Amino acid sequence: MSSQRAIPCLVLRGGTSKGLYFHARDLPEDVATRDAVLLAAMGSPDVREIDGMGGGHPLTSKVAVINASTRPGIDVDYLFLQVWPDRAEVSDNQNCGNLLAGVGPFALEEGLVAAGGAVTNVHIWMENTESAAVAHVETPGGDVNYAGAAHIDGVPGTSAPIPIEFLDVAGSTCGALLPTGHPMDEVDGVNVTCIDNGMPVVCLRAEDVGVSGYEEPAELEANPALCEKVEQIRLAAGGMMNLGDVTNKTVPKVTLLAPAKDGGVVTTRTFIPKKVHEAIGVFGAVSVATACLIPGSVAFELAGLGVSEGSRTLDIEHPTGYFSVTLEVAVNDGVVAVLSAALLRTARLLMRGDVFVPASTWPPS
Ligand code: NQM
Repeated sequence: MSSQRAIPCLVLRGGTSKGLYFHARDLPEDVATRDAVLLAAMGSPDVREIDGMGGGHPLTSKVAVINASTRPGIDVDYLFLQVWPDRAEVSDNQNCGNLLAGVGPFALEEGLVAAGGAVTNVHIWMENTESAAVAHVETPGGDVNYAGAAHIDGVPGTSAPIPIEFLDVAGSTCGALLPTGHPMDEVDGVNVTCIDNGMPVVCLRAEDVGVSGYEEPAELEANPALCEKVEQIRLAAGGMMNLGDVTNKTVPKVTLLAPAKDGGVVTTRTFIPKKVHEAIGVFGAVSVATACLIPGSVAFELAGLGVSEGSRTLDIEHPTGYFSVTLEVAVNDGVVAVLSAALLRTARLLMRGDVFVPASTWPPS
């Protein structure tokens, strides 16, 4: 028997993340075996992931598992798995809107979806949050186009645009947009807004935990008192957000807010949850943007946008630029409802081939 097992996969950059994209049919059905295979493929546990494909950071240690869908109106099902670099753990408890950007290209490249004209609309079921997205992928002449003029902050250069829309992500993990029932709560002496519009996020003012909110991610990570305080708030808020004990979970994220300084609505620094994001996650940005529109939230005060209906585009500032989110907003009796969210991502196919794992992780049955 060969000492290694080859598993077909594609490597794509999706938005500001990078990961391995698999057909569900190419991975073990048994979850424990699947996780052992993915840990070996990434080289985890090891902070450098030197013996695998992972990049030693949560944003480069990600997996997408994709399947043709049997759901009406849906083309493919997408399961996101976070492989922790430094612990032997694979988690499905959060979604990833960045790897999502690569799902349409994968489905087209792999023949799960047929190209339909200059742009193909790929309807994706996001298994982690049981909600749908539509990605618009350029397919001139039937091939996925990766080249173009779209720039997203956090990625050098430009690529073909992949606009993505979401209809029903509010409360998709916590059961409600405001899982505590309030726009603001006090946790550990700090005012916070707990929100889930696709990603459970705890928003608070950076100055309330002793920083400005304009620091570089590395500076925040190197501040043990801050990291401890953020984690204490996260653990307490996790219970209040119906997430149970979140000690070993990647959610909720904690986003420190400060007044915008580059023309956006608010500045963010996001703990995901131990590392600080170099930008901001997709659903993280949607959740923070939503918080900016909800009267009484910590973000509402800072953003100062007031209440109004219709289509609103919010630029969320992050350490490497902006994330623009367009929200469709309705207001009924003063209660703000976000009906849909749209945003722009890009993706690029980086490699197609086999990833090799020790045969012992998945012996032939
Ligand atoms: O919020 C990082 C990322 C993410 C998740 C994280 C994401 C999202 O930037 O939708 O995309 O918050 O762990 O890929």
